[in-house]
Amino acid sequence: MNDSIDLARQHVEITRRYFARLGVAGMAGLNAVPAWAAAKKSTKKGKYALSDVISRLEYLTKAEDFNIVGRGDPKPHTLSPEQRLKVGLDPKTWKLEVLADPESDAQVERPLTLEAGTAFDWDQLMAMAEKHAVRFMKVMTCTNIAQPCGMGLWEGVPLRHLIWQARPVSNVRRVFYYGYHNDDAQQRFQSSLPIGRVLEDPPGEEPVILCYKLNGKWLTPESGAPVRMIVPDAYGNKSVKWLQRILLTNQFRANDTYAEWNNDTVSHTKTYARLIHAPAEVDAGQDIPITGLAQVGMSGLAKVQWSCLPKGGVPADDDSVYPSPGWHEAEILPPPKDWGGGLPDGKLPPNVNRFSDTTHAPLTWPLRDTIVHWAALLPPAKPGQYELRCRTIDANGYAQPMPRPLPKSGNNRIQTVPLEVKAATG
Ligand SMILES: Nc1nc2c(c(=O)[nH]1)N[C@H]1C(S)=C(S)[C@@H](COP(=O)(O)O)O[C@H]1N2
Ligand SMILES: [Mo]
Repeated sequence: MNDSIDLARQHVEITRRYFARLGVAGMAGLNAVPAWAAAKKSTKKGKYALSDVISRLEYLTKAEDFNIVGRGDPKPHTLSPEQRLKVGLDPKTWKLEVLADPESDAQVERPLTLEAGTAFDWDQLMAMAEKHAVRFMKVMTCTNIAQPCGMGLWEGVPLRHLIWQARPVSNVRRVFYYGYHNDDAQQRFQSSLPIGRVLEDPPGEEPVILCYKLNGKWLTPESGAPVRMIVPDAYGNKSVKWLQRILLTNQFRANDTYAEWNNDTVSHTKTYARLIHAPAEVDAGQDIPITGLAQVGMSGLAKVQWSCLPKGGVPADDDSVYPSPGWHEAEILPPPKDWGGGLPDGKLPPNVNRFSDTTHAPLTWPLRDTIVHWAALLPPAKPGQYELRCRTIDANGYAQPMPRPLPKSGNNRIQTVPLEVKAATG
């Protein structure tokens, strides 16, 4: 069966229960609602066209459906298996170095280097995994892309175990790291973290990990095989793929490639809402079902809201209008029964952080650093041109995303789509 049809069905399944409860679609399900059928058919070109979001409809995103972001000429994930073997991107040949930054006065007692034959390898990683492996949910999201790249269940070992093996002694303030870059310094994509973030996790936060699995399967070349960094609370640029080198440094600045490209690499992931299904046109007198996803950033998620205002009316992305009659609450949907993402029967493996070991249900909902689906049923509107918007209220009660004009710390505009309400015919 066509995969995207399958995925679309799953989303319908999640949202059907919600709309059925409201008595909208009756037992026939959502497809009976003309507006829903129209939304499904809408293939209008544009940022939020249905085809663009279809891969994000399951809760977890299959590795092959991720929006892949990775630089290089050639891109490391396009190398042949033989080349991968040669350049250390195969478990058989992969080596990870951990050493003092030669450009700083950091002291490391037991550097793990290729030169000394002490670099960390795959067997050592697997041995470490037997003792220390962790699994957690985390949305992969890019500072500069309007919607998440994908929602993953990642497995790996906390980076701190490896850092300790190298025995840092003094003058270490940051950790910086990069992956394979065709042995061309110009192509290096590097990121960094304060040493404190690696050694301790803030309350309720997951550890920074050396990651080797996504949704229960070994990482694919596209997703950073054999090993990538996963930084749970940060935008994707910190989660460096094809990882091969870690430097402990006394530099105190974020020397990230992404920072050099005019991005804020220090701010945490933001909370925001996006539409998935919003009809482009409906008939007057007809209820309007809409659905979407929300990204749950550091500030948490209390509410998702929608607004539907006549075109050119109130500027709904102005904070001064909150709380205003223009915003209405949508329903945050409960955790799915089938987690998708290609997991066998959609079932989670054991020992997922923040999930109950007995019921396999999440301990709280929504979970920070992840997504949730939401839905709303808008009442019928008079014929005319409208603008449909969605936004979130974070767990501190602030409308997000905020601040609107500063996308360099994370894409954060309020999504707005046009909606035409047509005079009913017949
Ligand atoms: N080695 C390397 N790692 C990288 C990148 C890169 O260009 N090279 N891009 C980063 C950026 S900007 C993002 S948003 C994420 C995207 O992760 P994904 O490709 O798994 O969706 O990968 C990060 N890791
Ligand atoms: Mo990114």
